[in-house]
Amino acid sequence: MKIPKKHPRSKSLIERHKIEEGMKKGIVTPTGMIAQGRGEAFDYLLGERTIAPAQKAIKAAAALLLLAKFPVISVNGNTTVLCGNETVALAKSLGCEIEVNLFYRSQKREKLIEKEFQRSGVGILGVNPKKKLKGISSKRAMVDAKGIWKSDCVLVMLEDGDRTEVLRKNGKKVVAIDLNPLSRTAKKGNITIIDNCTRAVPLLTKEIRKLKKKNDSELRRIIKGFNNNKNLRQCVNCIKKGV
Ligand code: PTJ
Repeated sequence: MKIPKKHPRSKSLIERHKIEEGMKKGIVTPTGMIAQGRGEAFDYLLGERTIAPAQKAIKAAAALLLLAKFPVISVNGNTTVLCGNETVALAKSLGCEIEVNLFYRSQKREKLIEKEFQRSGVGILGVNPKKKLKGISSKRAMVDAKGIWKSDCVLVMLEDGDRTEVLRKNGKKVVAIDLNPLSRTAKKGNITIIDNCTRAVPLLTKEIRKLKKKNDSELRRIIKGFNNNKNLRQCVNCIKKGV
Protein backbone atom coordinates (compact mmCIF):
# COMPACT_ATOMS: atom_id res chain seq x y z
CA MET A 1 0.00 0.00 0.00
CA LYS A 2 1.38 3.40 -0.99
CA ILE A 3 1.31 5.91 1.88
CA PRO A 4 1.20 9.58 0.85
CA LYS A 5 3.94 11.51 2.60
CA LYS A 6 2.19 14.61 3.84
CA HIS A 7 -1.43 13.65 3.60
CA PRO A 8 -3.39 14.89 6.65
CA ARG A 9 -4.73 11.40 7.31
CA SER A 10 -1.41 9.64 6.78
CA LYS A 11 -1.11 8.63 10.46
CA SER A 12 -4.19 6.45 10.33
CA LEU A 13 -3.07 5.14 6.94
CA ILE A 14 0.30 4.15 8.42
CA GLU A 15 -1.47 2.37 11.30
CA ARG A 16 -3.74 0.54 8.86
CA HIS A 17 -0.69 -0.46 6.83
CA LYS A 18 1.05 -1.82 9.95
CA ILE A 19 -2.03 -3.92 10.79
CA GLU A 20 -2.21 -5.24 7.21
CA GLU A 21 1.48 -6.16 7.20
CA GLY A 22 1.15 -7.69 10.69
CA MET A 23 -1.69 -9.84 9.45
CA LYS A 24 0.30 -11.05 6.45
CA LYS A 25 3.11 -12.08 8.84
CA GLY A 26 0.64 -13.87 11.14
CA ILE A 27 1.21 -11.53 14.11
CA VAL A 28 -2.22 -9.88 13.85
CA THR A 29 -5.28 -12.10 13.83
CA PRO A 30 -7.89 -11.45 11.06
CA THR A 31 -10.28 -10.17 13.76
CA GLY A 32 -7.62 -7.61 14.60
CA MET A 33 -8.59 -5.83 11.36
CA ILE A 34 -12.13 -5.42 12.69
CA ALA A 35 -10.74 -4.06 15.98
CA GLN A 36 -8.63 -1.59 13.96
CA GLY A 37 -11.75 -0.45 12.06
CA ARG A 38 -13.62 0.16 15.32
CA GLY A 39 -10.65 2.03 16.68
CA GLU A 40 -10.37 4.24 13.60
CA ALA A 41 -14.06 5.17 13.86
CA PHE A 42 -13.70 6.27 17.50
CA ASP A 43 -10.41 8.02 16.82
CA TYR A 44 -12.11 10.00 14.07
CA LEU A 45 -14.88 11.03 16.50
CA LEU A 46 -12.23 12.12 19.03
CA GLY A 47 -10.54 14.30 16.41
CA GLU A 48 -7.51 11.97 16.20
CA ARG A 49 -5.87 13.73 19.14
CA THR A 50 -5.34 13.18 22.85
CA ILE A 51 -8.29 14.90 24.52
CA ALA A 52 -7.97 16.65 27.90
CA PRO A 53 -9.72 13.89 29.96
CA ALA A 54 -7.29 11.36 28.46
CA GLN A 55 -4.34 13.52 29.56
CA LYS A 56 -5.76 13.43 33.08
CA ALA A 57 -6.18 9.64 32.91
CA ILE A 58 -2.59 9.29 31.69
CA LYS A 59 -1.34 11.16 34.76
CA ALA A 60 -3.42 8.99 37.13
CA ALA A 61 -2.36 5.82 35.29
CA ALA A 62 1.31 6.80 35.59
CA ALA A 63 0.84 7.28 39.34
CA LEU A 64 -0.91 3.91 39.71
CA LEU A 65 1.75 2.08 37.72
CA LEU A 66 4.53 3.75 39.71
CA LEU A 67 2.91 2.74 43.00
CA ALA A 68 2.46 -0.88 41.87
CA LYS A 69 4.92 -3.40 43.29
CA PHE A 70 4.88 -5.61 40.20
CA PRO A 71 3.26 -3.98 37.16
CA VAL A 72 3.08 -5.89 33.85
CA ILE A 73 2.27 -4.66 30.34
CA SER A 74 0.07 -7.05 28.38
CA VAL A 75 0.42 -7.08 24.58
CA ASN A 76 -1.52 -8.76 21.77
CA GLY A 77 -1.14 -8.91 17.98
CA ASN A 78 -2.46 -5.42 17.25
CA THR A 79 -0.50 -3.63 19.96
CA THR A 80 2.73 -5.39 18.95
CA VAL A 81 2.60 -3.96 15.44
CA LEU A 82 1.04 -0.60 16.35
CA CYS A 83 3.25 0.39 19.28
CA GLY A 84 5.78 -2.37 20.01
CA ASN A 85 8.84 -0.08 20.24
CA GLU A 86 6.92 2.47 22.32
CA THR A 87 5.83 -0.35 24.66
CA VAL A 88 9.47 -1.34 25.15
CA ALA A 89 10.32 2.26 26.11
CA LEU A 90 7.37 2.28 28.53
CA ALA A 91 8.46 -1.01 30.13
CA LYS A 92 12.00 0.36 30.51
CA SER A 93 10.72 3.53 32.18
CA LEU A 94 8.81 1.39 34.70
CA GLY A 95 11.37 -1.41 34.93
CA CYS A 96 8.60 -3.95 34.30
CA GLU A 97 7.91 -7.07 32.24
CA ILE A 98 5.98 -7.31 28.97
CA GLU A 99 3.72 -10.36 28.58
CA VAL A 100 2.00 -11.60 25.43
CA ASN A 101 -1.61 -12.60 26.01
CA LEU A 102 -3.69 -13.54 22.99
CA PHE A 103 -7.38 -14.10 22.47
CA TYR A 104 -6.66 -16.21 19.39
CA ARG A 105 -3.76 -17.90 21.08
CA SER A 106 -1.38 -20.16 19.18
CA GLN A 107 2.23 -21.01 19.88
CA LYS A 108 3.10 -19.80 16.39
CA ARG A 109 1.70 -16.31 17.08
CA GLU A 110 3.24 -16.18 20.57
CA LYS A 111 6.64 -16.92 19.08
CA LEU A 112 6.23 -14.42 16.23
CA ILE A 113 5.39 -11.71 18.77
CA GLU A 114 8.32 -12.75 20.97
CA LYS A 115 10.59 -12.38 17.91
CA GLU A 116 9.25 -8.87 17.21
CA PHE A 117 10.19 -7.79 20.73
CA GLN A 118 13.56 -9.53 20.55
CA ARG A 119 14.27 -7.36 17.51
CA SER A 120 13.78 -4.35 19.83
CA GLY A 121 16.26 -5.95 22.24
CA VAL A 122 13.91 -7.30 24.93
CA GLY A 123 12.56 -10.68 25.98
CA ILE A 124 8.90 -11.12 26.82
CA LEU A 125 6.86 -13.42 29.05
CA GLY A 126 3.73 -15.39 28.17
CA VAL A 127 5.12 -17.84 25.60
CA ASN A 128 3.68 -21.21 26.56
CA PRO A 129 2.31 -20.04 29.93
CA LYS A 130 1.29 -22.52 32.61
CA LYS A 131 -0.91 -20.64 35.10
CA LYS A 132 -4.65 -20.25 34.63
CA LEU A 133 -6.71 -17.31 35.85
CA LYS A 134 -10.10 -18.20 37.29
CA GLY A 135 -13.35 -17.03 35.69
CA ILE A 136 -12.47 -16.94 31.98
CA SER A 137 -13.07 -19.73 29.49
CA SER A 138 -10.98 -18.42 26.55
CA LYS A 139 -7.27 -19.06 26.13
CA ARG A 140 -6.73 -15.60 27.58
CA ALA A 141 -6.96 -17.31 30.97
CA MET A 142 -3.42 -18.66 30.53
CA VAL A 143 -0.79 -16.39 32.10
CA ASP A 144 2.88 -16.52 32.98
CA ALA A 145 3.84 -17.44 36.53
CA LYS A 146 6.59 -14.81 36.40
CA GLY A 147 4.34 -12.11 34.96
CA ILE A 148 0.60 -11.40 35.07
CA TRP A 149 0.07 -14.26 37.56
CA LYS A 150 2.08 -12.50 40.26
CA SER A 151 1.40 -8.92 39.14
CA ASP A 152 -0.61 -6.41 41.17
CA CYS A 153 -1.32 -4.05 38.25
CA VAL A 154 -1.74 -4.84 34.54
CA LEU A 155 -1.75 -2.42 31.62
CA VAL A 156 -4.05 -3.71 28.87
CA MET A 157 -4.65 -2.19 25.44
CA LEU A 158 -7.18 -3.08 22.73
CA GLU A 159 -8.92 -5.61 24.94
CA ASP A 160 -12.21 -7.41 25.23
CA GLY A 161 -14.20 -6.66 28.38
CA ASP A 162 -14.12 -10.20 29.78
CA ARG A 163 -10.45 -10.12 30.51
CA THR A 164 -10.39 -6.80 32.31
CA GLU A 165 -13.21 -8.02 34.52
CA VAL A 166 -11.37 -11.26 35.26
CA LEU A 167 -8.10 -9.50 36.04
CA ARG A 168 -10.02 -7.32 38.52
CA LYS A 169 -11.66 -10.41 40.07
CA ASN A 170 -8.20 -11.95 40.44
CA GLY A 171 -7.18 -9.00 42.57
CA LYS A 172 -5.25 -6.97 40.00
CA LYS A 173 -5.57 -3.27 39.31
CA VAL A 174 -6.12 -2.58 35.60
CA VAL A 175 -5.01 0.38 33.51
CA ALA A 176 -6.77 0.17 30.13
CA ILE A 177 -6.12 1.99 26.87
CA ASP A 178 -9.19 1.91 24.63
CA LEU A 179 -10.56 4.36 22.08
CA ASN A 180 -14.16 3.49 22.92
CA PRO A 181 -15.38 5.18 26.14
CA LEU A 182 -18.51 2.98 26.10
CA SER A 183 -16.69 -0.37 25.93
CA ARG A 184 -16.81 -2.89 28.76
CA THR A 185 -13.03 -2.66 29.08
CA ALA A 186 -13.29 1.10 29.52
CA LYS A 187 -15.95 0.71 32.22
CA LYS A 188 -14.21 -2.13 34.07
CA GLY A 189 -10.70 -0.67 34.22
CA ASN A 190 -9.53 1.12 37.39
CA ILE A 191 -8.10 3.83 35.16
CA THR A 192 -9.00 3.99 31.48
CA ILE A 193 -7.18 6.10 28.95
CA ILE A 194 -9.47 6.94 26.05
CA ASP A 195 -6.90 7.41 23.36
CA ASN A 196 -5.12 5.66 20.52
CA CYS A 197 -2.42 3.37 21.95
CA THR A 198 0.01 4.88 19.43
CA ARG A 199 -0.36 8.28 21.17
CA ALA A 200 -1.12 7.14 24.72
CA VAL A 201 1.87 4.84 25.25
CA PRO A 202 4.58 7.48 24.56
CA LEU A 203 2.64 10.05 26.61
CA LEU A 204 2.41 7.58 29.49
CA THR A 205 6.18 7.00 29.33
CA LYS A 206 6.75 10.76 29.46
CA GLU A 207 4.44 11.12 32.46
CA ILE A 208 6.10 8.23 34.30
CA ARG A 209 9.51 9.83 33.83
CA LYS A 210 8.08 13.07 35.24
CA LEU A 211 6.25 11.51 38.21
CA LYS A 212 9.17 9.29 39.20
CA LYS A 213 10.46 12.27 41.19
CA LYS A 214 7.30 12.41 43.35
CA ASN A 215 6.91 10.57 46.63
CA ASP A 216 4.23 7.91 47.29
CA SER A 217 1.82 10.23 49.09
CA GLU A 218 1.86 12.68 46.15
CA LEU A 219 1.19 9.79 43.77
CA ARG A 220 -1.71 8.60 45.97
CA ARG A 221 -3.15 12.11 45.93
CA ILE A 222 -3.16 12.10 42.11
CA ILE A 223 -5.04 8.77 42.07
CA LYS A 224 -7.52 9.95 44.71
CA GLY A 225 -8.37 12.95 42.57
CA PHE A 226 -9.27 10.74 39.63
CA ASN A 227 -12.72 9.26 39.02
CA ASN A 228 -12.88 6.80 36.11
CA ASN A 229 -16.66 7.01 35.53
CA LYS A 230 -16.59 10.80 35.56
CA ASN A 231 -13.63 10.78 33.18
CA LEU A 232 -15.46 8.44 30.77
CA ARG A 233 -18.49 10.75 30.80
CA GLN A 234 -16.20 13.67 29.95
CA CYS A 235 -14.79 11.65 27.04
CA VAL A 236 -18.31 10.97 25.72
CA ASN A 237 -19.05 14.70 26.01
CA CYS A 238 -15.95 15.50 23.95
CA ILE A 239 -17.30 13.22 21.22
CA LYS A 240 -20.76 14.86 21.42
CA LYS A 241 -19.27 18.34 21.19
CA GLY A 242 -17.23 17.34 18.15
CA VAL A 243 -20.18 15.85 16.25
O1 PTJ B 1 -4.18 -10.55 19.11
P1 PTJ B 1 -5.33 -11.25 19.78
O2 PTJ B 1 -5.48 -12.69 19.33
O3 PTJ B 1 -5.29 -11.15 21.28
O4 PTJ B 1 -6.68 -10.52 19.29
C1 PTJ B 1 -6.98 -9.29 19.80
C2 PTJ B 1 -8.28 -8.68 19.25
C3 PTJ B 1 -7.96 -7.35 18.57
C4 PTJ B 1 -8.92 -9.59 18.23
C5 PTJ B 1 -9.22 -8.50 20.43
O5 PTJ B 1 -8.62 -7.83 21.49
C6 PTJ B 1 -10.52 -7.86 20.04
O6 PTJ B 1 -11.39 -8.46 19.45
O7 PTJ B 1 -10.66 -6.61 20.39
P2 PTJ B 1 -12.09 -5.86 20.27
O8 PTJ B 1 -13.09 -6.57 21.09
O9 PTJ B 1 -12.37 -5.57 18.83
O10 PTJ B 1 -11.80 -4.54 21.05
C7 PTJ B 1 -10.87 -3.69 20.67
C8 PTJ B 1 -11.14 -2.37 21.37
O11 PTJ B 1 -9.98 -1.61 21.20
C9 PTJ B 1 -12.31 -1.58 20.77
O12 PTJ B 1 -13.02 -0.90 21.78
C10 PTJ B 1 -11.60 -0.56 19.85
O13 PTJ B 1 -12.31 0.66 19.77
C11 PTJ B 1 -10.30 -0.35 20.60
N1 PTJ B 1 -9.18 0.00 19.71
C12 PTJ B 1 -8.97 -0.33 18.42
N2 PTJ B 1 -7.83 0.19 17.97
C13 PTJ B 1 -7.29 0.88 18.99
C14 PTJ B 1 -8.14 0.76 20.12
N3 PTJ B 1 -7.87 1.33 21.30
C15 PTJ B 1 -6.72 2.03 21.39
N4 PTJ B 1 -5.86 2.20 20.36
C16 PTJ B 1 -6.10 1.64 19.15
N5 PTJ B 1 -5.23 1.80 18.14
